Amino acid sequence: MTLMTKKTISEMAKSATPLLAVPFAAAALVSCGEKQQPKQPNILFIMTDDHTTQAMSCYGGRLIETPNMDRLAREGMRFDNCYATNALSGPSRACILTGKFSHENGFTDNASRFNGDQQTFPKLLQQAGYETAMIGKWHLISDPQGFDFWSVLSGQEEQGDYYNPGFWEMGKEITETGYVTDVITSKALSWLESHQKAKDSRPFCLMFHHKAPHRNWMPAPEHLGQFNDTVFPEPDNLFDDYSDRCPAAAEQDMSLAKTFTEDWDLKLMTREEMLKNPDNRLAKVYSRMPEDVQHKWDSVYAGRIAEYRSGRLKGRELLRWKYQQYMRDYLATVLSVDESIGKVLDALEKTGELDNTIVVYTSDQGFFLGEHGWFDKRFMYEECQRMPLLVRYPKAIKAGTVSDALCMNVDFAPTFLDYAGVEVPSDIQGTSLRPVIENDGEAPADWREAVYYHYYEYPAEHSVKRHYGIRTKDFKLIHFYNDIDCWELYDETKDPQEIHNVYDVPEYSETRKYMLSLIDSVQTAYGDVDPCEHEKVLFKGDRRYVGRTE
Ligand code: SGN
Ligand code: CA
Repeated sequence: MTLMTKKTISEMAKSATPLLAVPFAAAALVSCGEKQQPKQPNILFIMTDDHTTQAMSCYGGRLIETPNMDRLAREGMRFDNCYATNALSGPSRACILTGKFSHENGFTDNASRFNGDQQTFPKLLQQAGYETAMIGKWHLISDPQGFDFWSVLSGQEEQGDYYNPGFWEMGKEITETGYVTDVITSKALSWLESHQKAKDSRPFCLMFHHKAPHRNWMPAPEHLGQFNDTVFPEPDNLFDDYSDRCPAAAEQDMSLAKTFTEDWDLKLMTREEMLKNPDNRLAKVYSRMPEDVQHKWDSVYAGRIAEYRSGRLKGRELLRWKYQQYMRDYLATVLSVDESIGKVLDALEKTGELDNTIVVYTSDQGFFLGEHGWFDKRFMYEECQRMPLLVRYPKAIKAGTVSDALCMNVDFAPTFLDYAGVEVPSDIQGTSLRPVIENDGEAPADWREAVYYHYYEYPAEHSVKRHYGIRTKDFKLIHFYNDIDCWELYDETKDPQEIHNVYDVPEYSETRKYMLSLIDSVQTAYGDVDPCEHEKVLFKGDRRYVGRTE
């Protein structure tokens, strides 16, 4: 095994620092006699909510065509190993803004409130002369700081609504008319237009963040029913029995079989039923649609309701059926996101700004599309720990390159700062991806060996137990803790679906030993206190946790 020969994370953190300080070679963009180009690149940071790589054709997904995302991959770089450090909306967003892990930025779960006074990359870009804007899903409770303009979704505890969404815009509550993906897109286009019209010589940084494809997956009027005749391929492990793993997998509450609701998720309510039950959650969001869209909705879901109520669907067939309905709705919302990307790319192309802009496409985390029988995210398993990451910037990226470098969402902030020529503050924990980007996607020799993960939101919705872990190129080590003490080890090369926990398999004892020592050095380097050690101190005599077995 070659893992032992690589540098430890703490060594790597030290050696990476000089790379971060390299200023952007702005001069290369300006040549004599030509119209002065912006000194720093624009940044268009497109992020969606819960969009996963299985639902992107450029990642080889078998479920849907995403031509505009594919364009970004074709003209830019696709990252195959970019990971969330805490696969939940608010926490991931806080990690992205600060370049720091949850234990450092303080936003550990969705019940947190972001301390907006802390350092973020938009603030640093603004100070460095960027015009900055934040449009769409924010989900950090406190008001955005560091933006010249902001308009963020409000309502449903800041998840926003699919139809006629409310916004909290520069300190005012407003409601917009239309479908959320279109509304956010129009706002972004208007902002880009006003930036252009103002003949503002400043580069821009636009955070353009969609709600879709977040639960409860309500498609746009033009895509309602689009997949009603499509039968989607099922994941191999739709009927996972969770044997051979820690009890966390069996004890979650995010299964299509048990958790998926008839009303909110499957949308099995007729118009009459919704009008009679105006307090029902589905009825409430239905009432936000214009009447003509409601009628289209009724006709599209009538068949689904009849099929379900026929009583023919039972056992495995019922689960299969639920999976198909889930895919129909989820994927229809992705269609609008893809179109939105196309519109914004076209607009930038028209103004001649596209090639001066670093365009990034990502999602706050991945998502389960029926794998293990689940929807939602939270677990440190591949489908949701992995984030899509596409970057287009022809001045530095060779079209169509693919990177397998291990990246994390905390790397985004230093990457943007690096390209903007802003010195990366030493307290930022991520590493600029610029050396990877400018090396055709290859990680430099001293690149990190593992990415880190820590999920905290438990007890809570979906009952995913607290856990932390590391993932190297070949292995993943997870420790579930709190009301459980259980380790998992996966051999990603042999078991990419993460079905066989090899933590106690004798052939893996050396790997296990190595991964346990690696996680210690990773936690030390990033300053995360092992929660079990921490709790042992806090709860002397009340050992809810038994420490690790090694
Ligand atoms: C809502 C959803 C959950 C989801 C969280 C967090 N429930 O609470 O299914 O896990 O958001 O999502 S719902 O009944 O309101 O749809 S996150 O992406 O914002 O973190
Ligand atoms: Ca999310």
